[in-house]
Amino acid sequence: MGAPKTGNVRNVVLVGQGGVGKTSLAEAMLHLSGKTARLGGHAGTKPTLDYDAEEVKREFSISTSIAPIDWKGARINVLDAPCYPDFIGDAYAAMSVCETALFVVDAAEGPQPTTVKLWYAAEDLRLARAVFVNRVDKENADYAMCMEMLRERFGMRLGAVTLPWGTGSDFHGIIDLVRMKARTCDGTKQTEFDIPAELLPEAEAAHETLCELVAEADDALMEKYLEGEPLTQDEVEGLLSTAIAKRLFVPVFAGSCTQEQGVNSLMDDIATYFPAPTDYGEMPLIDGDTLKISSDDDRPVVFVFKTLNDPQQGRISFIKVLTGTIEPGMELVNARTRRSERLAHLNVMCGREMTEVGHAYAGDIVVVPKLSAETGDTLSVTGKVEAAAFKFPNSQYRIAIEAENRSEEDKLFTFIDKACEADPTMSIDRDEETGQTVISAVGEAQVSVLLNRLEERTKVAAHIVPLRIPYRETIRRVASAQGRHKKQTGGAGQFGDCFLRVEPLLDGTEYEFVDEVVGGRIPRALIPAVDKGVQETMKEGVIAGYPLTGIRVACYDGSYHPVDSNEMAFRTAARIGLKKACEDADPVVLEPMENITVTIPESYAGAVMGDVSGSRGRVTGMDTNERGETVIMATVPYAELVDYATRLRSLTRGTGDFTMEPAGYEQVPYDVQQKLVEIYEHMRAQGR
Ligand SMILES: Nc1nc2c(ncn2[C@@H]2O[C@H](COP(=O)(O)OP(=O)(O)OP(=O)(O)O)[C@@H](O)[C@H]2O)c(=O)[nH]1
Ligand SMILES: [Mg+2]
Repeated sequence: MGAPKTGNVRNVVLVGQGGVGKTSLAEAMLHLSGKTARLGGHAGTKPTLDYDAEEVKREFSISTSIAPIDWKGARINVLDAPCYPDFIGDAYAAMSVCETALFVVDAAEGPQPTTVKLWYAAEDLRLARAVFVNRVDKENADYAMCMEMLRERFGMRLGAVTLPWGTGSDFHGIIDLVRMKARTCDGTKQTEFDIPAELLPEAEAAHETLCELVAEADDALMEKYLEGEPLTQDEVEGLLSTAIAKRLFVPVFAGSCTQEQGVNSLMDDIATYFPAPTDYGEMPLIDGDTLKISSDDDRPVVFVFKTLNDPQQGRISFIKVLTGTIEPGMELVNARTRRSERLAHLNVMCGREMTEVGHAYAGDIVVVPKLSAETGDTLSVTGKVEAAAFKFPNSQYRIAIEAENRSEEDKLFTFIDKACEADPTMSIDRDEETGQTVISAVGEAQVSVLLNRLEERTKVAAHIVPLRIPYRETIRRVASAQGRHKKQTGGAGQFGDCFLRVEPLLDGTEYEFVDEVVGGRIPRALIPAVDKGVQETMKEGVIAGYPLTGIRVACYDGSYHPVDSNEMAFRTAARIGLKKACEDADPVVLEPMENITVTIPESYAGAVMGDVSGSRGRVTGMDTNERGETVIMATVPYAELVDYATRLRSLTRGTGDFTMEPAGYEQVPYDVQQKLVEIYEHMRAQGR
């Protein structure tokens, strides 16, 4: 497999609802192009692309695989992206380096929620789009309904280029609407027929629609067409590539991946009509400029869109060459780190197989082992070119984890930290306030795969624990108390005595200490001990074990003993005084609040608002965005949001998105406070 010239490359990402047959389509392409001897992942054969142990176990893709396919003079880099919601970050990354997004759609279902979401993401990236209506071999397949739903959802620029030749048990193959032929495949063998008479009217009507749509790409031909003169086959073919590249036309193909019908024609059309990197070719840069994909520029720029931590090979970076030609041994500078990195070996990757290549031209996708670069980094000769960060789904699923064996916490942290470097949709942090190790991710399955890998590769077993909510305590009114500590043990005694007044601070200040002692009733040198004793006690709280905040403490009187008074005694006296004063100062528990912004299709607005009120939240605003989606703003206690990522997904069938940001603290309702106090007292009684 040599390196393809820029004009011959087609970077096509397969996206769509989970389980519609994306991997099956890529496997069929591999098989039909002769790259694999048997159709992978079918009738007991090993899949080439879903090779990872977790993918085999779960039976869905969790990481983008590449199938480089040589077909009719083109190198089609098929990027088989995972579209299960938790792993969809990879689909966004793959879309950022492809010229075309090919949406696989189930003929019985039409466009499903993930498809819709990714369709708009592809639109934002200005990608050419195409659709493969799959599973026409199934009894419940309804191609006409599917096409109608697609056009209704995504607009009238969609047009069939192939039609199914029958469906269900009567499915034979496809009808090519450009060449007006019927075609059937038996494995790699393809046979062409005249279109059966009963299907001719439908095929002719679809051909007319196709001509009408592609004619948009050329004014002169449009005029000719409108004057009633039919377009020739050559003209239609000429118009197709321009119309697709200019995003004026979305070609729709039909077929069955498992029966390998319609896949040959799809590959023919990808090779012939789909845009090359240079046809589309612009990468948005961080400075607002764009970089034209070009092989003319002899200063190479490459972009890392994915990183894999392979147990055997170590780090493998998936890169797209944006400009120039790269060769093994080349040194390029990473714009983020400013460090030079050596591209020691270049490989074409097919599933998990790597084949070394001597160079790669602009537009192509190759993999490079052992770079230090992270996903999203740009490497170039000057180190001054930096691609803009690509959009990722929000990582709003947060969960705490613990190693089964506490002494292995560091090993756990190191492994996961490295995994997070490779996956921009995940991060790990230690929460100082709650003392927990917290992972932010897109969803539960992502964390579960991560923990399985952790155990498999490092033998560290870990489990998920509930997130601790960083509650706080404060007081509501002014109160005073005496803190007196007197102890006589054998020789030296302990004596400390202070009068404290506590006042709520309502301006957001956490703590103030005021020394109001006059006449040396407590010696100057011991006043800091009172302050210290107060602060130590504040950390432990006064009712439910959470840190006390928003409080002014004035020490206004006291007494001392010339021999028995010391720092320690006054710290203890302050502790007693503070606890007593706070008991009378209407102490309350505060909880963190979050402002959430939820974006959903309008039909889910009621369900989402109901959930907000059921979660002790309040809706603060509502809007409609430019795509007609409903945007709901609300303030909700953080304690009610810890599983919101999962809840919103099930409330909205995966269509909802949300962001959240801290919105300060509010007093918890009385019953919640009672419960927290009970838990605290129970734990204290158990000596924890
Ligand atoms: N009958 C029929 N079944 C199909 C066809 N294409 C795929 N399948 C089956 O659908 C199932 C899911 O296919 P995959 O190719 O793994 O789907 P995917 O889109 O890659 O799924 P994710 O990676 O999880 O998003 C498999 O059991 C396939 O055998 C088809 O054309 N006809
Ligand atoms: Mg898949």
